[in-house]
Amino acid sequence: MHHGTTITQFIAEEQRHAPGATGEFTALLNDIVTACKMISNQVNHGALVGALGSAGSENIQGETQKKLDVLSNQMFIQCTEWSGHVGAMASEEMDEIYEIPKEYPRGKYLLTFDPLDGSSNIDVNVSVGTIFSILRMADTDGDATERDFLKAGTEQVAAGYALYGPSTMMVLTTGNGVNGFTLDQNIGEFILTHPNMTIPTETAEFAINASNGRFWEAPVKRYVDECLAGKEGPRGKDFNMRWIASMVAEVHRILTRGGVFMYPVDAKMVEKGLGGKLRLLYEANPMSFVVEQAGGASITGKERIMEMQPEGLHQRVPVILGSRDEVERLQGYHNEG
Ligand code: AHM
Ligand code: MG
Repeated sequence: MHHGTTITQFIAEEQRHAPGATGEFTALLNDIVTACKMISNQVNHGALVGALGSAGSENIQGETQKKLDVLSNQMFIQCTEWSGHVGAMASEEMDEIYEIPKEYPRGKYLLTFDPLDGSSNIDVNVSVGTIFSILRMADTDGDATERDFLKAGTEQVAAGYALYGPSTMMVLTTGNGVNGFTLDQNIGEFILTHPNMTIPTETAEFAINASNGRFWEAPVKRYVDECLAGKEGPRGKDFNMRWIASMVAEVHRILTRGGVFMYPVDAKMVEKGLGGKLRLLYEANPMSFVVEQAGGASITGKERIMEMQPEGLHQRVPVILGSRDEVERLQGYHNEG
């Protein structure tokens, strides 16, 4: 017996207070919830259902796709394309935008998603997740084009992630704070367990892939050096470090106990003509929305991520997010440099 609020109930009640809400948005969010439950089930069963290993294909970024990347992408589409609420979708795992098949009605929302983030963790049984964002289509006459997706993060209607960890969680914002739900496997429902999540401002933990240290830009190097210097250094306190290689798990930790996450642009990326590692539309924007709504901040170094005008579907950007004070310190270092 559960005594909590289910995610369905929570979303419906939130929408009841939104003027002019038709119920379409509630229905779309519910379909996304179903997709995440299905992906969670596959991830949980792993090798038992033959879901591990490589799919033998590459995505547009030249990364090898895992079977679960491909499966999760299919599940996300299947759960959301039929409803009549979606105009088109874009995913990290698809080269082009996905148009809604002609047999289904088209709706007014655009969906972007990373169906399985942190996929290098799949085969080693470490946390992975799904990241999603919902945008409103400016013009619902005619077919959606790539251009319709190139909207600043501030235009997002909702965003969130599902984390497939020791428990499966769904964390969601519709621009009115951040709420976390835990999947009760017995009843198949997400229950509100983490209402009004806020990022602590006081923190002494940072996350970065230190193996790229020699390629980092100077402001990031300075920040990390100062953390590493601990009590004796300019920060006057000892810091802890974490790197899970799963942005969802990293952001979830920051939402829970604070800290800062960095995937800066580095010399190696610049050489390849890349603007960063993480993708603006599928990772950086939705996570920035969640983090800002929880009282944190999210920047590229100099600018607020959510104010960037996207230039391409698969555009990559530097990401620095987390506890406000730390992000502001990093911004200060970038402005000086
Ligand atoms: P993916 O979407 O291809 O799985 O990659 C994105 C992930 C992030 O979740 C994580 O922060 C980063 O890539 C890990 O990078 P690295 O392999 O350099 O540690
Ligand atoms: Mg990803």
